[in-house]
Amino acid sequence: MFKKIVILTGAGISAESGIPVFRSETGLWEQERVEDVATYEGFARNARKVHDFYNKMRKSIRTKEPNPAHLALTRLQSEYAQKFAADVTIVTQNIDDLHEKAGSKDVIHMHGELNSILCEHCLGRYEYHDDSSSDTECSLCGHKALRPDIVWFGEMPYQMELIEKKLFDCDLFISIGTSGVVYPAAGFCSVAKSTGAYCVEFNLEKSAVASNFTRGIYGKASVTVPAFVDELIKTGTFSEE
Ligand code: BV8
Repeated sequence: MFKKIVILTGAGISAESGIPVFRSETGLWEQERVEDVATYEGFARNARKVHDFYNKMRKSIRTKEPNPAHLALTRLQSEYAQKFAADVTIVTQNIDDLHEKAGSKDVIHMHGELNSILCEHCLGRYEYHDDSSSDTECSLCGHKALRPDIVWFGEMPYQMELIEKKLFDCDLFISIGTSGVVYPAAGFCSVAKSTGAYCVEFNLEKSAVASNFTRGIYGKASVTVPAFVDELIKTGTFSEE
């Protein structure tokens, strides 16, 4: 039975809830250039474009609901954790709030969150659900220096020390719906494996780092993840295929 589980999620876990992934024919990065909307340089060049890009996304997630994959992780964090006195941590690259809507607790948003805003003047951050612009006043310091609370390329992801500690300590590492292209998240499996964790990836197809995993389970996350979690809750382990 597993006592310390770390789960990394990516855009693929939210795809069946209607939130577009990044890298696909209809993906987010097909409509906008990464360098224009997901780098600090892009923000410095055209803040309005970047504010509007995230304003649109922030509005769009209001109506989105968690799917069975998110709900299964909430059961893993509650039922499994209680039954087997285990620690279950969810680290997400996603900036939506579907894990929270599913009832998951203490989710680590390593790439930030749409429902948070960051002030470049006082460095304060707070819950935020409206549109932002360069004219929006910070409610903490009054300065007009707000930016989306999102980690862009070239910026340090949040809570890396805590994440690394969890990875070194875990005995089961689960990755769900990520292409394994973006670092440091794409390197998490190797860190967990280096200290003996069993590593499973859930995806539609092999990710760029599939070879690092002990096992891959391929199919839609809304089907494969609940089945896996149900077996874990029932038996404390899972059948090796
Ligand atoms: C950093 C915010 C250092 C915006 C994002 C060269 C080599 C290695 C690394 C680098 C390099 N050059 C630069 C780097 C570093 C860079 C990086 O990794 N670049 C890559 C592209 C090469 N990384 C960074 O810059 C990171 N920071 O390294 O800082 C540092 C050190 C000290 C001091 C300062 C700095 C910051 C990375 C974060 C960037 N921000 N997003 C936004 O979210 O809008 S990244 C963006 O991609 C998202 O956050 C997203 O989470 C992330 C990964 O995407 P995925 O979640 O995997 O989504 P994707 O669409 O790619 O894939 C979806 C998957 O789901 C697919 O596999 C698909 O098959 C699957 N799927 C689809 N449907 C389903 C499904 N699976 C199951 N069921 C389904 N139904």
